[in-house]
Amino acid sequence: MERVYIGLGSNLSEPQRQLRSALTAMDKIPSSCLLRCSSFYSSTPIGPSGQPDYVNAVAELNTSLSPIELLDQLQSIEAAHGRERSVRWGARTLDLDILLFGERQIDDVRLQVPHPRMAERNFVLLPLAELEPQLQLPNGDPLQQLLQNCPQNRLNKI
Ligand code: PH2
Ligand code: MG
Ligand code: MG
Repeated sequence: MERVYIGLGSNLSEPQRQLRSALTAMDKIPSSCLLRCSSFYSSTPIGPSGQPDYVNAVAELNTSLSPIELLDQLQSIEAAHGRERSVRWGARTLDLDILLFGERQIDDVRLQVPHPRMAERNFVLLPLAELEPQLQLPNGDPLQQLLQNCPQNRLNKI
C-alpha cells in the first residue's frame, strides 16, 4: 500500500455536493482505502477570470493500484460527474488531481507527480497541511516552507 494525496476542486453545479459525491465514489476505488479528507475551503479562481469561486479539499488514500491505474479511476469519477475537458484552468464540475504518490517522482505524458503546480497553490497546500503538517515532498522540501512562499490567494475554511 502506498499513501496518496488527492486534490479535489469544483466550481460548478453545487461544488460542495460535487466534492461529497466524489468522496463517496473514491471510497469505492478498488484495492484502495479512503482514510481522511481535509475541511472544505472556498477559494478564488486561478486562471481565466469570470468563473465562480472554487471549493477545494485534499483527501488521503492508501492504494495498491499503480499511479496510472489510480489516474484512470479518478478520471472515470470526473467523467461521471459531468467533467468536460475544454478550457485550460476553466470552470469545472469536478477536478481530482494526484498530488503525491508515496515518495514517487513521476514524469509521464499523462501524469506528473508531485503535482507540478502544487507549490503555487495555497488551495492545495493548506488543506494538505491540515492533514499532515510535518509533510515533506519527495525532494525534501518541507510543506510548511512551501506554504510560506506561496501566493496568498483568498482561501476560507467552509
Ligand atoms: N483548479 C484549476 C485552475 N484554477 N483555482 C482554484 N481556486 N481552485 C482550483 O481547484 C483550480 C483553480 C485547474 O485545475
Ligand atoms: Mg487541477
Ligand atoms: Mg486535473
